[in-house]
Amino acid sequence: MKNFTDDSTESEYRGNALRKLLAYMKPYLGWFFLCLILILALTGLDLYRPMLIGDAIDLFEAEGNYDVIVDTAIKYSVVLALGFVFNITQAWILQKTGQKIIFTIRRELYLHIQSLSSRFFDLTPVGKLVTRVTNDVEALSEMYSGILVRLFRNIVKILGLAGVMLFLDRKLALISFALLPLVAALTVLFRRIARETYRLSRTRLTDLNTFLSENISGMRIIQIFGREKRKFQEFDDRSGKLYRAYYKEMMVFAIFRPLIYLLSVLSLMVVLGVGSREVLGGSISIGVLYIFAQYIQSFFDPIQELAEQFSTLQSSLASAEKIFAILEEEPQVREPENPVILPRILGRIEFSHVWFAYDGENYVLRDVSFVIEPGQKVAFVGATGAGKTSILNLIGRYYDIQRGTITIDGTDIRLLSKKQLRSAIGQMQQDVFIFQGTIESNIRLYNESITREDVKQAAEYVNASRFIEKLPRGYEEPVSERGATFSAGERQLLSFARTLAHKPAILVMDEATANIDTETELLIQEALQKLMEGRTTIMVAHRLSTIQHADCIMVMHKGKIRERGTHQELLARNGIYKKLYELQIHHDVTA
Ligand code: DCP
Ligand code: MG
Repeated sequence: MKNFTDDSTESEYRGNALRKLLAYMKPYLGWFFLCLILILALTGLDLYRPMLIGDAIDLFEAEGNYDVIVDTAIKYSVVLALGFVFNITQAWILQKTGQKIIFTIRRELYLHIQSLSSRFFDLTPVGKLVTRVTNDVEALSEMYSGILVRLFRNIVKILGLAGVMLFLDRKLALISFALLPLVAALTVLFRRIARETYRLSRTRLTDLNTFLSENISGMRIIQIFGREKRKFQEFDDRSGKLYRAYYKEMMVFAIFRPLIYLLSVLSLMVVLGVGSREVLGGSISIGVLYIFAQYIQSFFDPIQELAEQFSTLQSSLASAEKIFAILEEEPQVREPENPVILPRILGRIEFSHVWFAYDGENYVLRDVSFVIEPGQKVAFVGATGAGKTSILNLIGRYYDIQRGTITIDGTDIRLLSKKQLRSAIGQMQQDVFIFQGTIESNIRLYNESITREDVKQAAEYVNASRFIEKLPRGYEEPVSERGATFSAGERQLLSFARTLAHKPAILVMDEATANIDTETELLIQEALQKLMEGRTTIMVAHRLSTIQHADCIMVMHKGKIRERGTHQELLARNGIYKKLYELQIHHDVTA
């Protein structure tokens, strides 16, 4: 995250954001150009309309001819109609291109988030990312489909109005501009305050979203521990802060607008006062006075809008900064430039003097070395926090190690494409994640090469078909996010089917500690045996009964492999494993 300490780096950063935002307009430059032309034309029409009437007034006064009125009415209608068409076309182009750009950015953002590594997600709250992809991108939309063009329009309009006024009557024009310094001062003040309030409301909104996404996911825990009241207070506090931030923002606008209006009325009064004298004195016509009166009103509007647009522009830039900060976030686990393509992965895994820390120097694995031959079954055991799950995460390269090497079939995994590496590994995690969709879509996970038949076979093979076929709609049964409508055992079986259907060469499994009833347990054991057939298997086991037949058991302790061997060998060694085993036996007897 970037922290701004002094103003220069901030404006520099803003400049960068603006440049990048403008770069997105490149494919649509033709359209934007057309828009600018339309706007010039529209401004011309805006300037012309009061003149038309002013002239008519003068002519009518001089000649008293009714034809002038009819003539002017016709001209006026044409001008109005043209303006209408231009306006619609311009708005249409802007909305279309603006939304297109937003769509592109949203897309890039999601693609990029997908490419980021586990560490990023370990550290970033979900609600924050959701806010970036939705609210912040939305804030940009204002900029593309409004601000830039209206900014241009208002500047052109102000210059045009001032020019015509000076041309018509210098003295009256200067009188009209007398209050401008005051307006400028107000505008600067407004911008400063508006920026602060806006930034505040954005931060508060992110806070609220982060809170919501976390606490709705964790609602169960809140209810279990009866913390509804406490959490509600927290929510209410954040929501209240957001309310106050929005309120402040509204207040700033609510005060600024009428103030500018007041100044415009003051100017108008002065101009009418001085102007009518001049009309009486005969130095200007009543038509010119009419034009001035009209212009002053349309002079202050764009000024007020300009100030507001600058503040919106700034808020868009603030959002843009946050979006680009994510887009610039480098994936920590990098794809190799020229990945080695292995024709087939057999599944020989070797860790050689691996040192690994999630964070700085806090090593979670220290000098870990082992070899697993294709088809071997290896189990890791050890106390909680010993680093078992971490080893499994390293095999699929979800994190990069600091020292040592990890190879698969003799090739350093950092040289393989992540896609090839990961598709060779069937990784089952401690908690099974189920996506919204159907049973079938959850087993297949959008892999087109897996047929309906494969899905069924996989499910049958791992004993999942029994409960699936009992569901009213079988494989078509809709499942909700996180699969809350299934039991833990059912979710396990589903994840087995999912893994099997993808036919990995290597099986990586983190045994869930959740208690499962004996019958399901037997089903799972049987399914596991089938899954492991002919595959290199690495598993973390909490129940030592499940690993007695493993080819090798590694006992982890504080990031090191302290003992290794078969069940019998380890028991004979009379070390940590023996102790663990005896504890469990004792536990099982007393339980
Ligand atoms: N850790 C971390 N960041 C993560 C995951 C873990 O800093 N994203 C730390 C917490 C632990 C250490 O790494 O102190 C080892 O964690 P493991 O998940 O590897 O531990 P185990 O899998 O051995 O423990 P358990 O048996 O509880 O699953
Ligand atoms: Mg673990």
